[in-house]
Amino acid sequence: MKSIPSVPLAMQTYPLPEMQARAQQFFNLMQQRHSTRDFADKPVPLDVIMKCLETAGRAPSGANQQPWHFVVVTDPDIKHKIRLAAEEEERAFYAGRASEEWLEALAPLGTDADKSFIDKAGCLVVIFAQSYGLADDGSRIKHYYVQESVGIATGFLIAALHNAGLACLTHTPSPMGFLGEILQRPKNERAYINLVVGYPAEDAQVPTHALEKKKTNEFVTIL
Ligand code: IYR
Repeated sequence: MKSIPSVPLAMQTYPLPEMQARAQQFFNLMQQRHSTRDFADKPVPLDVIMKCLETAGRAPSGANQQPWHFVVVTDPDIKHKIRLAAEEEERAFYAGRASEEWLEALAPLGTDADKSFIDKAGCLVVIFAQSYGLADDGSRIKHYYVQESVGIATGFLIAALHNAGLACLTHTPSPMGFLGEILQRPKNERAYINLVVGYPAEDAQVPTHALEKKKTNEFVTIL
């Protein structure tokens, strides 16, 4: 490897029993995470959201370009605008844009074009992928592995929110160009996910279908 400016890696390691206990504890925590569409009508603590976003910003990314932008929306009027625009796209989706096969796959989740949870949940974190960077002189900077990088950062964010006791839903209306328009994002950004975030409602439900997880030996090969 070439000699480059570097610093010592500051990372905690553990004796084996502690590794095993920590791996189990993190599994126990994440096992409880499910997307829900039932949110409490209650504001979320912004400092907690910001700390979770700070965690998301620690995700690895192609060439460390961090090709993401997160827009936190708590303003009820903007949330409502987004809800209305989302519902318009979703009505077209459920009324014919989606294939029969897609609708069949969604049937166990019971979803429909009603996105009233957008009004109800404490906030939206609208995640944008920067397809390319913009230099100060307006020229384009090529970005690498954008989808992968933003996906990993989103995973960090979802885990961090759950760890803090906030529920979320990865809402992906299709198409979602309206998010960039409403939120006035620059032309190098594409909406990636509308992450609906909030306290779960007291009677929040999860479709039983979501509990059906593959067994580890079905999705892992050890050679
Ligand atoms: N965007 C629609 C449909 C939808 C698609 C997938 I893939 C899901 O996992 C869930 C829903 C909606 O939000 O209703």
